Amino acid sequence: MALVDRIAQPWGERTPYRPGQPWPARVDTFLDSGVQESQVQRWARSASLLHSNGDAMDIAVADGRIVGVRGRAADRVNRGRLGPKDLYGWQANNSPDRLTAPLIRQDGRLVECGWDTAMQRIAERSRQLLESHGPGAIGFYTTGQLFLEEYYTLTVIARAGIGTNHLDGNTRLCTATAGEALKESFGCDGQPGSFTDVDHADVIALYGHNVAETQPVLWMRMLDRLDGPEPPRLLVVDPRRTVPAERAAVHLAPRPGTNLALMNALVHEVIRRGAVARDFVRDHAIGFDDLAAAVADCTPDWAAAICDVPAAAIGRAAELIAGAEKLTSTVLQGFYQSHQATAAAVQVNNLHVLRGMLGRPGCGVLQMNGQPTAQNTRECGANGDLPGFRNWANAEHVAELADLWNVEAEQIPHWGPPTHAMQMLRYAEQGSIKMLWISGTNPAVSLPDLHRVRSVLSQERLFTVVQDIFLTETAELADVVLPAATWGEKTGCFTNADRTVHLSEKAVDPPGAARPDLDIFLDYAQRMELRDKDGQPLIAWTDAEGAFEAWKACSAGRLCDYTGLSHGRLRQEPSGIQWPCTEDRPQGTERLYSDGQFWARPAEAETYGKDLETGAAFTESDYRAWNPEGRSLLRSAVYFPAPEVPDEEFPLWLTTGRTLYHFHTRTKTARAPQLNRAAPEVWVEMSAGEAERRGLAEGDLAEISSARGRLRARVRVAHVRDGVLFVPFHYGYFDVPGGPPDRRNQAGSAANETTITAWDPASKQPLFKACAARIAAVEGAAVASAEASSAPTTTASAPAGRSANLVPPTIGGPDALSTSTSTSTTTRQD
Ligand SMILES: Nc1nc2c(c(=O)[nH]1)N[C@H]1C(S)=C(S)[C@@H](COP(=O)(O)OP(=O)(O)OC[C@H]3O[C@@H](n4cnc5c(=O)[nH]c(N)nc54)[C@H](O)[C@@H]3O)O[C@H]1N2
Ligand SMILES: Nc1nc2c(c(=O)[nH]1)N[C@H]1C(S)=C(S)[C@@H](COP(=O)(O)OP(=O)(O)OC[C@H]3O[C@@H](n4cnc5c(=O)[nH]c(N)nc54)[C@H](O)[C@@H]3O)O[C@H]1N2
Ligand SMILES: [Mo]
Repeated sequence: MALVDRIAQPWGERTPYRPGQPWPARVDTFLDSGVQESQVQRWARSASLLHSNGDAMDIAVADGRIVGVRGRAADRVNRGRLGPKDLYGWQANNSPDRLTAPLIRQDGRLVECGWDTAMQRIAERSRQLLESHGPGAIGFYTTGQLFLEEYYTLTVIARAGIGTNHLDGNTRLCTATAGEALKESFGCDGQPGSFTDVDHADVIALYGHNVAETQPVLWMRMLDRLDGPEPPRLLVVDPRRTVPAERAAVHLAPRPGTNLALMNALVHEVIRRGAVARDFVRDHAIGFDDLAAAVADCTPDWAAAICDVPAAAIGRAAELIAGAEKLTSTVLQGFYQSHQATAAAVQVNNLHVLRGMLGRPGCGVLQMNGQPTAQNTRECGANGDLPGFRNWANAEHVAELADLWNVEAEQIPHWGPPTHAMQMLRYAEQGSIKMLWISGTNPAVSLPDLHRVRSVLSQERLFTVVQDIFLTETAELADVVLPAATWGEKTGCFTNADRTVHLSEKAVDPPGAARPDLDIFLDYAQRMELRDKDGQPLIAWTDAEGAFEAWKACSAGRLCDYTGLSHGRLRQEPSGIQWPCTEDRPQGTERLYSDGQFWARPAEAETYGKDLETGAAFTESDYRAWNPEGRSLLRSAVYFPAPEVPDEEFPLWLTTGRTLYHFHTRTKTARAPQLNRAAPEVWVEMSAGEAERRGLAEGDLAEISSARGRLRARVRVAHVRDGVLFVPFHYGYFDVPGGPPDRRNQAGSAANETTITAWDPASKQPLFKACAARIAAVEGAAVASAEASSAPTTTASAPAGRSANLVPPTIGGPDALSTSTSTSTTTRQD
């Protein structure tokens, strides 16, 4: 057993292994100071809720409180390991400033009230609006952080009960492009690959994915391969030198917003080098000739000029891909939130189809998820799709749902695509959406162009409901605030980025009057007297298990088939189980498409496809003629420059993203002392050369501004490419830990003050990763300089050049010591 400061050593000890071997177990545990393992009275099953990796863990309970967590060795996802947020993040549950009673706005102020008053007000407003303006006046904006049972219930309420088309998740900001890219290439959402592909791969490509910080346990798996015999070679595409980039055989650092040009060049090179698996493509794909023609002129030299990456480096990357025997690729926000997102992400799928590398060990595409339960938002249809990956444009699919819910098909809106979140915001701005119910998301920090978002959400005429566990920046603008119970306080399932389903059990009671999100939705359905066409209650279930059983019926026969699972089974199985899981396949399914059969036949596909350049939808008859046999589709698009590019006034690219130690708007991680101390305030990363050109140095206070807004941050001279600024988006207006909201940050520390209202035409995912900005020192030397910014040194924000010597290393200290017990004999510190 080792005691490790997991702030200073985020990935802990190595347990190297060779290709094809199982990943050795290592059990990580962290308990509150002063609590011994023998004092833990109960361990409740769960998995991590602070990213999409789905690290299986047990929650330690003593005297009715959560006192720690321990990874589960038997689980396929993490083999016992936990990341820093997994280890320390749970402390937010016990924070004294949790919401414990509903609040309603009275005379401009939010005041406490009872559940009956709050829910009555919501139901009354809903009924009035339905009568005066119809279902289109009501919108629901949810999250990727509730449980499957909650999403399914919300979907049935919104689609079949209220009958509104305005239901979307913050998954629109997160993994809409993952879903869309899978639909466009394979006909249907659903992760083809498996995390175990890392155990076999000889080449691992990371496209805009800082896996070391955002899925640290998956990075531990990769590190253990890298340190073992016959290690894989890494390709990293990221404008910053991230921790994975330091270990890469090839690191391409393109200009933000130019991914598609780079990908078209990689596709061009793979074809030119004769690395196409001709038989596989002939038998299992359509569109090869069109793709080859589309990339014919996309040479490395052409892309090098656009991306500002050496052509020779693009050649080396192509060589890796063309020469791989087992290629595993992951894609995340550096692609999904950047320009031409779907088109770029689809090229990664294309590379796998071209190389015939799908459905076999080591040959996986992972169009990653971000949020822990984003997969469930998507499969349950709380994201602007229909449940069970059904196609809104397919009348048969709508009829199936109408049957299942016992409502008329016309009750389920399907005259056009479900409204996406950015469009819902627009409708609220224009006044046609008059009630917006926000659950489990903090748009006043996380949406682009915050000045606009605040003005929309604070309108008098918009009735806003916010369901959260803290009084967030968004909750402050609400008319009604509902206090939710969260992870550890309620039971439900969720599915990670490689389709592994875990049950998360209630470990303790929620604080005060807080209630599970499911109970809140069920209460609403009851008050609204939502009925089916026979006058029976539309929602027949009353608890999470009932909701799960209802969902199983909805998923039956679809790609995301859950019929072989139950709460009871998930409670007993040693490990999480990957869907599809049916009676015939009780142990679930490791990889999709192993038989070269896709879920793309016209009758079953989730989409009839879209033009990737414009987003224009193809019709059913187009698709029937185009892909009658349901093969995978090799899709292409022409590169165009991003909607906003640097100019004289705003000469730099601004890109945004994450740090290892914080989760999103920090409502949880700022309340975990070890995590908060590791990254206490916002910073801006820039290269040494760029800093010098702008007259800035490490620790200077600078103002970053765009055409929309500005923020202030201390400079970290880091390994980011010239011409680019990187700002973490975690920091809102409230300086949270303990006490009432502190408005010190009002001057602006939120990256989204500056980001642009623009989105990918196909997935509608906003563009958080590419806009134009400028930076200047804040006048007044007294406030302007600190020795160093407080940005972490263990991550992509590690100091570069001269500043490396100035900056004290990020450490956790005594209260960050956690234990690791490894079964392998060859461990060493990393
Ligand atoms: N620690 C931590 N982990 C998390 C989360 C968190 O908040 N904190 N959130 C979870 C969620 S919801 C998500 S969606 C995931 C996100 O996980 P990631 O996508 O890995 O995280 P990001 O930092 O948003 O972006 C990844 C990288 O994209 C690069 N990038 C920026 N612009 C471009 C570009 O134009 N092209 C390319 N190729 N790269 C670019 C950035 O430099 C950055 O390193 O993380 C999940 N895990
Ligand atoms: N500039 C920039 N902006 C971005 C991104 C970026 O990379 N750059 N990334 C985008 C991405 S990928 C994402 S996923 C979003 C994330 O953006 P948000 O979803 O706004 O971020 P969170 O802080 O996770 O907000 C979740 C909220 O739910 C609350 N909550 C937690 N658990 C529960 C629960 O069980 N029930 C309820 N009712 N509430 C709960 C939390 O307190 C918190 O207020 O941000 C997006 N915005
Ligand atoms: Mo996300």
